[in-house]
Amino acid sequence: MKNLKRVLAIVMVTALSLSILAACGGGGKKSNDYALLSKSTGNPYMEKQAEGFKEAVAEFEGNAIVKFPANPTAEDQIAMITELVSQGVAGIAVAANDYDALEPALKEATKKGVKVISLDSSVNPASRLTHVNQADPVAIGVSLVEAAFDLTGGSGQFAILSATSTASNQNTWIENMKKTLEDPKYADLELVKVAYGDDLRDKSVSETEALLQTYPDLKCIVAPTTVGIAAAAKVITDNGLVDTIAVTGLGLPSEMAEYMVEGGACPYMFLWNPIDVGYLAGHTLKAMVDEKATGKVGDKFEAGRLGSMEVVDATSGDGGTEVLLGDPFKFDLDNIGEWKSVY
Ligand code: RAM
Repeated sequence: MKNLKRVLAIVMVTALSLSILAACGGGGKKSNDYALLSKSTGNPYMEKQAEGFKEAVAEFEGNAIVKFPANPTAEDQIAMITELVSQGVAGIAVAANDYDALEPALKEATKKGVKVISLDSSVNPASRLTHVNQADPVAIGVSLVEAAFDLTGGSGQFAILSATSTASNQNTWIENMKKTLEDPKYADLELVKVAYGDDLRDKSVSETEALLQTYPDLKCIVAPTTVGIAAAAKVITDNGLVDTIAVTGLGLPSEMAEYMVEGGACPYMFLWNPIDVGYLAGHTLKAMVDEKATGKVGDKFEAGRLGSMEVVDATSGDGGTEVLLGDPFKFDLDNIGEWKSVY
């Protein structure tokens, strides 16, 4: 009887230890799963980013897990973060729908040993090791205001059509646009409204239509989102307004080529390579998981075909760090043909 009790106790302790080990990610073995959490589904930009992420993860022979929430909300992302953590992934790269709201979920992930970075749209410094930033936010703000200035002939009304009101990348760019507008050079340029299409095609279309109704003198729409700019260009084209209202912003060449033609709605726009943003995030996450980098300023690591990268102070000035990809690139009638089949 005594022996039986002892055997039972041993069996129970072993079972308990095995389940703890399993919860820690596959019997104590280090996980090889690298997760990318996008802003939302149905956005071709996010798909291109995922393509680059998968390319990087394949290079170091990891397993890429790519998630697209149904809605561009913090709630949807929190549910997916919790799921990924219970799956025991090694790292999560998140394009955040909210700067602060993901903090408790990401801190919990970090506590469980998951390495967390953001890309494209950052989370706050307390929630991330570092951020993979596509381009200098000041350069983006200046380029977009300069474009509005040029396309309006230097004076008149323009509006911004953004993504969600909580997206930290768009909010940082808009803040930089507003700072740029303080320059007396732009005194005759009037920003009448910042509208939010939530990176949803239909909402971006209806927000554009509302802008046309409310501001009949509008001369330009600046959309710092690939979903917004395509929707605005479509509305302006369909309503026969290409001669009165110009569209510019940040767009995917593949979606915008049809509007970037002689006499089209969008004379030029800006972007970077979204495939490279995802690719860089894959290699950055790997460097964190392998503890070759911790996310501190001055950390250097290899990022495959992008070569050696360095962690620097965040250009947003939020007190955290980032890995910066490059400058925004201008797309116009001369080069759109080359790029429309790439992304
Ligand atoms: C949309 C998304 C993304 C942003 C691009 C420019 O696809 O909002 O986060 O980086 O536009």
